Amino acid sequence: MKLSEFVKAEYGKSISECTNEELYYALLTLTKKMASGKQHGNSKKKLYYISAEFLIGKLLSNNLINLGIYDEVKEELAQNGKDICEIEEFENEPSLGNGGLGRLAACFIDSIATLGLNGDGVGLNYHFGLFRQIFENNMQTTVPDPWLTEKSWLTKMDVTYDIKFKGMTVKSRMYDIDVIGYNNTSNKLHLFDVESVDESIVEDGINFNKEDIKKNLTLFLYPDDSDEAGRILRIYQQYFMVSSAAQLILDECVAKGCNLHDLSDYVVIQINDTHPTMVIPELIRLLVERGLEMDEAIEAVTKSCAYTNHTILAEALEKWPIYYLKKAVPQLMPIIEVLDDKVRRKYHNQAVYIIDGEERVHMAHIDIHYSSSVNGVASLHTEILKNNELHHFYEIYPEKFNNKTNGITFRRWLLHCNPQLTELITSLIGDGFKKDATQLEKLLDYKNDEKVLKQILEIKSAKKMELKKALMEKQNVTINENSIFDIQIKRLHEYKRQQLNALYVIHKYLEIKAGKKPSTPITVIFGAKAAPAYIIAQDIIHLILCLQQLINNDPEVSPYLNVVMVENYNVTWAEKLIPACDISEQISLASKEASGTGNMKFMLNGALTLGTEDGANVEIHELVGDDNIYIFGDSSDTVVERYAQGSYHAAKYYNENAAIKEAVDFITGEELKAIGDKDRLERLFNELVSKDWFMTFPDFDEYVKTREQAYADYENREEWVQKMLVNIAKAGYFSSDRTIEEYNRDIWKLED
Ligand code: B1H
Repeated sequence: MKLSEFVKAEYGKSISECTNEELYYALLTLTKKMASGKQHGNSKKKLYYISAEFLIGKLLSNNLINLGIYDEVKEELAQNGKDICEIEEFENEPSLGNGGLGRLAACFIDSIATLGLNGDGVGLNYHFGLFRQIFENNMQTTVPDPWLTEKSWLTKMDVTYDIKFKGMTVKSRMYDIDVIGYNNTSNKLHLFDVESVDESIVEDGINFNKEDIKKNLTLFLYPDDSDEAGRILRIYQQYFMVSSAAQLILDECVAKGCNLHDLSDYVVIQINDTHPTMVIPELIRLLVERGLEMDEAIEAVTKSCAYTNHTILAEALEKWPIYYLKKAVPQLMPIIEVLDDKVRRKYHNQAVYIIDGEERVHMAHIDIHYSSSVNGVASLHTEILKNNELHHFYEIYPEKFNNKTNGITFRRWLLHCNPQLTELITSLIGDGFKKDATQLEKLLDYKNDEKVLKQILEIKSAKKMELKKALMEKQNVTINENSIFDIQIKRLHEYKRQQLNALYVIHKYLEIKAGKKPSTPITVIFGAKAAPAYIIAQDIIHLILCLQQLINNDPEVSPYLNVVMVENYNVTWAEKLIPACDISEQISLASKEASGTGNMKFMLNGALTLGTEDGANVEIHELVGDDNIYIFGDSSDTVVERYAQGSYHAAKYYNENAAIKEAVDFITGEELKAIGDKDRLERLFNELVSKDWFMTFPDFDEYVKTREQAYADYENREEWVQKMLVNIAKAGYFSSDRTIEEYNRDIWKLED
């Protein structure tokens, strides 16, 4: 149905007479109708991708693209004087994720549907999502993000389950979002919610009574876990999610005639990080309740489950005290004890026990023993899991370990966010790359084609202008479109080392002050949220915002260097920032970034990576070769070794390296103290000089040198654009369609 006919029927008027808001809701309704006609047929085996986060981004444009009607609708709107971009402004970005882990889940469900596989996502419907970030006095403040509207992409379903906690039962209800495959059938994202949730209990930023579970259960993603009530609330949320999922899974299986002994013929469950781990004991519990013997239940569940590890950072590998579990979900403890007991009888090695000497349950250990696949998310990461972090497990189960290098959906990260580049590529190599991303390699034929190279540069300039406009409109900052856009956007974490980038900025500022001016001006852009309980991360944001104020207001420096931190960095910002970027900062401490996926998005849009040999950077490096990437820093082996020996002393570098000392001292120097908060700046200074836990100092010199080399190379735009072209051409490997094909081939084994 055409949009004009639809609005006539819906509102009794023509497109030009409608407001943008009316058009947004008309398109939403129309899209939902079209998706319902594309439901996936019910094949025997089905995947359930369970995740605490689904960072799906705005849906309208992507749904129109995947339905194949985007251009048609855009044209029809334009003919009636309407701009689809303005209509999109009415959509709130769903606040259902935090970073790469959640965005990966979103890319994956897009690819699963695009490949025509029978697989749904399962998660929670957080009313206020992750917090919304606001900058005040150069600091991050946090407020709720009320993204839900009455009419939305969610459809309220008739599916409800009783979820039993200690001393209380709550009702979960399922809400569905259509996941429309690109020119294919559509699947579902099932989000569970609790009916008694009460948004009015949130006051004073994002604070609320953490013990009132019936009212708070689905208010926020990752509620502050710096106190016990917050940690126990996370257990309530996780169990609520997986018990709903488990009941849905068993109901759907039984409806298909499964006799539950054969569960794994009908079901495969991908456990995204440890947050959904309790699905294992919960399913076992439910199967026993439905008549299976304990051993049969354990076997059926083990065969059905697969676990993805996304990090080696100890803080993210959940270990829940038994005491918490007994408080919230006591029915799971007898099962977990049986699971632990079996491990203890078989393997006499404490390192692989589920319950440790401190009465804590290691969630990842449940996943590894009681699922049939364990995967890392990039080659280097999987090797580290096998050889270091999970070595004891690898010795027991070598056959379970496998690598699945992450990927991104090109529908959102090329077709949607960079239509100009998409059009150019299509004009050169046809549109086969939209289904088979490896065809992008055909672009290499144009490496010496001056006309094409010029067009690539023109598109980059156009995207820089678009970003400039957005920053002006949304944040009232002006940037120079002729400067180098050097961008670092990702969660704020010390291991990702935004502080190293900030030290470079200080170094550059001091150089300019001393009269050494860069040939081309530089705009350094940051985007990052810091967890509310992560104090040092907030101090780093404070430093960046103070630098922004200092530098941008210094007439001697600002013509050459600018710093901008985007407020409330999210998917919508990423879609504007990535296509405009020249240099993509991927500077984590080697061994710490499991994969990264932003690195892939930047490459695809013709930015060059400045990065360490970490995560998927290693694979990007292999693909593009030394000439088309800027690599620096200590290797993962060196870093692992240094931690093992405890041989790193930050103070030594600080005292012996004048450039480091000068940049670090600036943090607590007069200029910044006049702008910022003395305590925060001093705390950050001390953290760096006395600990520098993520080893910024050993990499500092090489980082500065390599960054200068990149800037110098940028001066030769003819060669630079060739490097851009190689990056775009080689990005095909990082399509999430490739990743999902591998998951399906090696783990899920679903029919098409
Ligand atoms: C990733 C997380 C994560 N790994 C726990 N782990 C969290 C774990 O608040 N929590 O409880 C939040 C986040 N996120 C990311 O996953 C990795 O850091 C990236 O390197 C990787 O690309 C991404 C997807 O695999």
